[in-house]
Formats: sequence, C-alpha cells, structure tokens
Amino acid sequence: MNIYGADPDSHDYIKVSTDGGDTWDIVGDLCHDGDFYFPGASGGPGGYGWNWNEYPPVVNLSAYDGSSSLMVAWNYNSGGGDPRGIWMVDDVAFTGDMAGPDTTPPVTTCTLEGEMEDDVYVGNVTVTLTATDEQSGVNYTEYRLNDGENQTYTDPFVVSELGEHIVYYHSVDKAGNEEDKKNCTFTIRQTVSYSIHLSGGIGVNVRISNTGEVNITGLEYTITVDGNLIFVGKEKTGVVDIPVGESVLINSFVIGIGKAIVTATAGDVEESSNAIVILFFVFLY
Ligand SMILES: [Ca+2]
Repeated sequence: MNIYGADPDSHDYIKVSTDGGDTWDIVGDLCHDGDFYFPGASGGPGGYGWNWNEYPPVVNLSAYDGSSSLMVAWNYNSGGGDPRGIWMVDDVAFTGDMAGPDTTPPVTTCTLEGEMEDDVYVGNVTVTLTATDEQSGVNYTEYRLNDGENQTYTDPFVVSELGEHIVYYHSVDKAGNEEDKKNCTFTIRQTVSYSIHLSGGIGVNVRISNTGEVNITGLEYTITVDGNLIFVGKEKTGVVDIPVGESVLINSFVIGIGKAIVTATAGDVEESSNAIVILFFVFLY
C-alpha cells in the first residue's frame, strides 16, 4: 500500500487519481456528506453510523468514464487526541459498463448565421463551433480565422470584414485524442463602386476612381474612338487594379482627324463623349 499525502484534516475522503497518484479528486466525503451516513449503524455523528462493513459507500465514477487508468484511495483516520491519517483501499468493486480507454476524437461542427442573398452573406456572420465527445469529453476547441493566430474557442464570434473567409477548427478530448483539422468557408459581399472620367489632350485620357469600400482587382476596361478618319487608336483594352480611395489614369494614343465619339467602358460602367480629333490631339465637347 502507498501512502499519498495523508492529512488529518481530510480524513474520511474517498479520492481518485487518473495520473498515477500525482493529483487526487475528492469523490466522497464520508465525514460531512449525509449521503454516506447510515442510520442504525453505530459510531457516527448525530446518531448516524459509519459502519462501512455493513453499509459500504457507493461512489459514482461515471465522470471518469474513458480514463485510461483510475486509482482509488480512502483516507482513514485513527481517533483520539493525536489522529494519524493513512490512505487505504480495501474491497473495492467497480461496476457498470466499462467503455475502455477513449481512442475516438471529438467531432466539431461549424454553424454560420447571418443574412444571405443567393449564397453570399450581406452583413455580419456569427460563427458557432459545437464539439461533442462521447467518452472522456471535450477538453478544448481551437480555431483560426483566415491568416490569424490559433485561439481557444469559448463563445460564438462575429466576422464583419468584407470578402472571403475561412475558419479552421478542431477539438481535443480529455484523453488527448485530436480531431483532424476541418474548415468552413463563407463570403461577405464586396460592394464595388467606381467612376469613370474622360478628358482630352494628347490622346484620350480615362481616369477610373475607386469610390467604394473594397479594393478593385482585375477590372477590365475598353476605350474606343469611333470616327471615319481615326487611323491609330480605335480601341484599347486592359485590366487594372485600384485600391480603395485611389484612381488610375489610362492614356489611349490616337492619330486621326475629324469628329469622333469616345467611349470608355470599365466593368458594367460606361462613359462617352463627342470629340474632335486633330492628328494626335483630342478635344472633347
Ligand atoms: Ca473521445
């Protein structure tokens, strides 16, 4: 028999350890908990008895279901003015369904809540991670949003930033089984807004300004100069990226003479103007 930290102040506790005796949980207080007093037996406080020979204490250990090992100890104190405590175990019986060691990782699910149009969210998205584990129970759930830091999940969190998002998540149970990493993805709508301004000079000058709240990438544009005597620069196409609050200036070189119509199209926005072209000068009116 081993003696584990016997202490007269903790006498008549039943304790269990899942780590080989390093730490102990109190699962029964035979001295102070009325559930362990036995009317009719002798020797207990207030007329109650502690006759554990006839009335063995029963402790529910279901909270330890799935533990790979379980040690049980009972602290017994001798009476008298100089009590001495020892831990002892005798005639212990385990009953119930023994599930054996927990080797199955938890299962975590990701739930998204928010207002949707088509399959895109149009406002804040609340992310809820729910983990279950059938044996030892969930120890913790960990997640990461996009390129952020790993963090321990405690409560649902809100994502409000526009764009595409990915939440990586997984859980670990109390037996150390680790769930494979999963992820859920969603998009919060990006509202793209921009304006086109035409001006003349040497060639056609088109300024496209990002007036929205998100960066514009891959915006296709077309500049056409439609006239009978336009020899160079009838059409120019390209693709631009425009950060929030910025603009790009595109020059389309022209050689021609006479009246023309200048049209600039970017995405689904179009601006046009009448023009007179004299060699490589363009006058808009
Ligand atoms: Ca498990």
